[in-house]
Amino acid sequence: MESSKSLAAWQKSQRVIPGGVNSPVRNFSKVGGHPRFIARGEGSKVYDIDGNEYIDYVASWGPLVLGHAHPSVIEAIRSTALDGTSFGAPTTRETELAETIVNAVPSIEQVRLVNSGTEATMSAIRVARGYTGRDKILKIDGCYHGHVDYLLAKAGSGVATFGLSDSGGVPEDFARNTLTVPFNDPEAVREAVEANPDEIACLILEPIMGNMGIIPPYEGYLNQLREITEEHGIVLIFDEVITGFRVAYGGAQSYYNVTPDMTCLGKIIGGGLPVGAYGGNQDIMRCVAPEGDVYQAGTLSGNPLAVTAGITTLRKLAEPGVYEQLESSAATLAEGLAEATQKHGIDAWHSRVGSMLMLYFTPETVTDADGARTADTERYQQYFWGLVERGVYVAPSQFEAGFVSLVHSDEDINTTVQAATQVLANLC
Ligand code: HOZ
Repeated sequence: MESSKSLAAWQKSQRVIPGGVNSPVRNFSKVGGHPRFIARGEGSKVYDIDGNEYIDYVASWGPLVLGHAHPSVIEAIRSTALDGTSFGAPTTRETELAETIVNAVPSIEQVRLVNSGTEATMSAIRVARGYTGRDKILKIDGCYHGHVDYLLAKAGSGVATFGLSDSGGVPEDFARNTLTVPFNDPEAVREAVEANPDEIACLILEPIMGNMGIIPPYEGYLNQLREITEEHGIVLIFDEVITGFRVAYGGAQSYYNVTPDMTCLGKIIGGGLPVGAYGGNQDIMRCVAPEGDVYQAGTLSGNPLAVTAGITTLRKLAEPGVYEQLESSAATLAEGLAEATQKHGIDAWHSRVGSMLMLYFTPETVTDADGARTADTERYQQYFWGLVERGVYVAPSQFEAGFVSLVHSDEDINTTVQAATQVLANLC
């Protein structure tokens, strides 16, 4: 496969951008080779600057549930842009997006729009600290909540991909207040809470881990977290940046029927433009300035383009049959991949919730970050390149997720399964 233009583009970008990329996992360093520079996307496909076509399961890491360059989203962005791109003043569109979110997500009575998932989690934690008057926070090993200083300890995504336990540049003092426990282990949460009485402001987690591959919660796990946090006056925060409007219209909290105190959103609610949001019940959200004393602000927050792309995307997702279609396409893909690993005697753990999935090269059952870490990343590397060479683009890391969108056709899924079957037959 020809990729000389991508290679030249990467060599050029490395002179002026660290690693040649604006987010670490994109530079492919953990799968080897060089990143493909993307020229354009349409529907289920992306095209690189050498002219190669790929069926895309990265989907901008989740937001593009309608596919690339969806005509309605593009038209909404275009017509909104004609009226101006930013005002630093309120618009009625922001209220419309906020109302849509409030009506969809059970835990949210009020919501504040920000510009990224990182801003959402950082702000939600500040609010939880302001609300409780406590400093410590509890997070889950392998959950990734963006690049917030005190949330990088034992994080997933790029931190896991690069084998880091945390990040340089974070003062010890900042990380001192972060406690970490394993996923799917309510007893560990209880112990941490009891060892730090009246000191923990919040427990933050991805209700379905999506930055270490895909790891679903055990049945009842989220309910147990709800009980423990309620008992101890701890704010329960679901980071639904990935799962929000993805596994169900109301996110993982409606999928599992557990209501957290606060929720962080991003990705899909911006329809592929930069956005984030955090919200919760009125009591908690009243702490946010100007009503309360917890300060949080942003010049581009509620940006008209992101908001209109988000509203248009959410309108489509509210149509009947959408989540059934996502479920059915993703199930067909996952079943095809499972058959292929079985046929070729490959040790694999297949994980999927709705349209999010990951194949781990491990004989273990993956129920937490340590389980995910048993995966053979060299095998993943071979699998990744085998797929890329056959025109299928998946995450360049074992510790990310794959996303099926509404525009993946039966033909796309069949082609993908055939490509994966060929690749798996030749894995060493
Ligand atoms: N950490 C992001 C996905 N979980 C990757 C972001 C990006 O490279 O765009």
